[in-house]
Amino acid sequence: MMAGTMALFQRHPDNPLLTVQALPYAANAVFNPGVAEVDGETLLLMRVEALCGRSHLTCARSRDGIGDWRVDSAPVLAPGSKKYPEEAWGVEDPRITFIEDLAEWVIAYTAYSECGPLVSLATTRDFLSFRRLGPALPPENKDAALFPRRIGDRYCMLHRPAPAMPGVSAHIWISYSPDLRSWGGHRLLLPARVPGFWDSAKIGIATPPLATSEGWVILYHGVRRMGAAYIYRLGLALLDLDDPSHVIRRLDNWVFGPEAHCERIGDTPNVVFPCGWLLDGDEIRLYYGAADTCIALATASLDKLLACLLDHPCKGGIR
Ligand code: BMA
Repeated sequence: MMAGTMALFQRHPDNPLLTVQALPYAANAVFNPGVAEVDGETLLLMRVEALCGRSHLTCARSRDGIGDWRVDSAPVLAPGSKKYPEEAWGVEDPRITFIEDLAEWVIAYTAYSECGPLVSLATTRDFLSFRRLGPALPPENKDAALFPRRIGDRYCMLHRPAPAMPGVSAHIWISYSPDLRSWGGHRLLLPARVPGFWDSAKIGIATPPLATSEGWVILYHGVRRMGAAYIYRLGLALLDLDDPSHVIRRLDNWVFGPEAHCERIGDTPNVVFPCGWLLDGDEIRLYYGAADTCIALATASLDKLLACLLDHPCKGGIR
């Protein structure tokens, strides 16, 4: 535990849970998985960086979510099809939400187009076949996650457009759609904070929002520039349950950051990057990419996260 931070998350002793050696084919790295519970098993939709440098998505399944991973022999979403030119440079960082009224999972992922990264959506009922809905938001935009239910009569998504203006940080926005295809009502939700803070360079949603009686708990990654390098840590905020465009709380301190060897050393040092979590009773299981190289697990109590958010005096240092 880093001095001054509360031990809200505990690393699993078996970390890293998955490395590139777990794959049945050669690749460079496996990281930043989306997560779903499917047929009583934990399913990770893993970002795999192929040896050519472009990424695709491959499923891994485990009964206990910790060991004995069964990894598919081939990707389920991969670049290379002329039908999906927006994925020309790769498919990255999936965030999976089970949408209650559709009774299917919707995956928000980064499609790396020749014009830059954009937000694409795909749906599935079984993680065997997928239906691409295509680009939802144009470049540059990434780090998108859907809410599991409609807000009013619209679907709702968090995402992170990147401003073209030099020196301007990238913030989390919220947008709405009647049909998952047309998106509008765009609003700035959570800004990166001013220089000096741990989340000053850019921020993006980490995992899909989690509904609680007190509001939507959101976990986001915050990036700070350290000389020529960056450090990726995680922060917490709470959004109003009926109107998630309203931020109720935001912690000032990060709640999880790179400390373990696999988080400090890798293709991109000092990165913890979750794209999904599962709730089992009060236990949160947070799966995250470590240093853009492998996959690790940390657990936390949802009650403790909520208590920490509610104890925080107000919205915190919003900017
Ligand atoms: C972000 C994304 C992630 C990556 C992170 C750290 O911009 O590209 O896929 O894990 O940077 O390098």
